[in-house]
Amino acid sequence: GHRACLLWFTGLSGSGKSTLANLVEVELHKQGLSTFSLDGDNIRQGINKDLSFAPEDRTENIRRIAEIGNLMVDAGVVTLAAFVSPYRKDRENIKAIVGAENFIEIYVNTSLEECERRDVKGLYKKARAGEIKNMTGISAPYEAPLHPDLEIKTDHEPIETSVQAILDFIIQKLK
Ligand code: GGZ
Repeated sequence: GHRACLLWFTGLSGSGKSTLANLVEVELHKQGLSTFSLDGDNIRQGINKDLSFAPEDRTENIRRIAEIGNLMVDAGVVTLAAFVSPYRKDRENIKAIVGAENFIEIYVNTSLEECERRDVKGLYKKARAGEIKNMTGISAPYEAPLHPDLEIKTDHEPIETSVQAILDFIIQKLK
């Protein structure tokens, strides 16, 4: 058997967290691991639909996700979580909830310039126009990890290279 753990992807909106997590999950699943992904689509529209993007609500968002992740890890599932999670203290709290030995922090370091260029959902444009408040990187802070387990720079690297770097790291870690 393998060890379960919580793989936590942090980074700006549009940095590629969910895309990377989904590709990594497919590969882990191919290797016979039991996996599950948590992201904004299944969390912010469900259990956390009462929460906004104000700082205290983001903190509560991350706390609840960490508790869910902890249950999943207890159930033996390799859990992938992709959330902006902009506050350092909130990410420290995840580690305290699931245990440092079960927590892998992956910093998806895509420049704001590149995220804004991609602007998949048009949120940056709206934030620049003042139509959205509290937009991370524009009108709300992003506190970059100081000592992530892994840092992925997607700006000038093909996605396959990033996925492989993550797999190489976690496979040796899960052995
Ligand atoms: C940041 C926002 C905002 C604001 C809506 N700031 O690219 P996306 O669309 O799919 O990912 C972003 C997602 C962020 O939700 P999280 O639960 O990951 O945030 S946090 O960890 O900070 O609680 C983005 C969209 O929701 N979105 N408004 N103001 N991202």
